[in-house]
Amino acid sequence: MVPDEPQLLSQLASRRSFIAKAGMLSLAIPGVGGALVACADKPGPEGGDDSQRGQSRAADNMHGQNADSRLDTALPRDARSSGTGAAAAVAFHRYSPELPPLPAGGRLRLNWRARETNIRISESTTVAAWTFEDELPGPIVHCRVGDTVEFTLTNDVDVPHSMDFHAAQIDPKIAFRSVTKGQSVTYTFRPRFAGAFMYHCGSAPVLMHIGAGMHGAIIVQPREGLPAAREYVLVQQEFYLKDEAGGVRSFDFQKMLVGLPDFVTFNGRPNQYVDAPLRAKVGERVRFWVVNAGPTHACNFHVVGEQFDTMYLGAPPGTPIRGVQTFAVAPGGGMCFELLCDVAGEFPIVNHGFGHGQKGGIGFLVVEP
Ligand SMILES: [Cu+2]
Repeated sequence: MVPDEPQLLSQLASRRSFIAKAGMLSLAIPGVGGALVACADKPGPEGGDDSQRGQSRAADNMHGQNADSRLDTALPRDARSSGTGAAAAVAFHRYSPELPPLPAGGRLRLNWRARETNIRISESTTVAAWTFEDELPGPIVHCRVGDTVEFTLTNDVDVPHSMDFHAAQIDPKIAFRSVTKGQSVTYTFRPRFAGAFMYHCGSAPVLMHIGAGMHGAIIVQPREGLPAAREYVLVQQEFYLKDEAGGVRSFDFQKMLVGLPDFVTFNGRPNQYVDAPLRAKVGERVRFWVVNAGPTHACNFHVVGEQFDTMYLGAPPGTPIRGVQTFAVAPGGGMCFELLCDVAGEFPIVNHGFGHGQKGGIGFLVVEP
């Protein structure tokens, strides 16, 4: 049963603290040993000022900016911890869900690095991730149908890596090939369809590379545009982790094969949008671009107390369907959901497969009068 709105409001504080506690409880589940060692040689001491960082990100978000997503990585890189063996403290940072602006001139030059990066996903958990651009999920890419995307991946680490954009139509044997340490692969594509598309490392075993963090979203707008909206990007992923060693939990390939995740998250941190919700105002349209990176389970996307007035089965703005409550986004898939904020309140955004909502696949949309 979905609680009614007054109930929801009155229960919000206790619900948030319950969710936070439930998240903590799942940490007590012991990990099973895995066959693959995922860079467990990078101890990362705990530390960092979570609240300050969260606040400054939240302030960015209020202005609709997304400083984390790089439209053009010729811009200066930030100095985020990059797991090069230095025993640097890893601070928590909220992953900004705002859709970054479109590139000028219809051309995007992305020059990305494959790395191993310790990422704090909650107050108590730091993971030894395999990353694009030191982030999990990787940066949000935003372009239009027919834009030119020039992509280069350079591998900084010993494990071979690659890049598979689901928005590209290209010979995968050439473009999506693995590169070894110090090597680069470059290719160019022009997205043919609008939508929310996954990108990921496709090196073997793909399950391990996606599961350890090498995934993200490329959002392709139709050339004719869509109705004005506040636009958010949510990438769902599962975390299968070993027990903590040296302050860090590495990824567990055997647990990935079994398929019982420790966490299921939106944008790589359990419950991060419970603590720092998405925001909108009454009268606004909110568009969620939802990508399910998996690697294995569906994202049963639902907003409690709302209904999607429009959801696009295929490339927006074609194939709209109306009045949708929940829709499953397949692993490796992406979909576009819209709702009209005609009621103020705090609306839980959930994976309604609640075994997974309970493991961190939950947040809030706060609609202000
Ligand atoms: Cu990889």
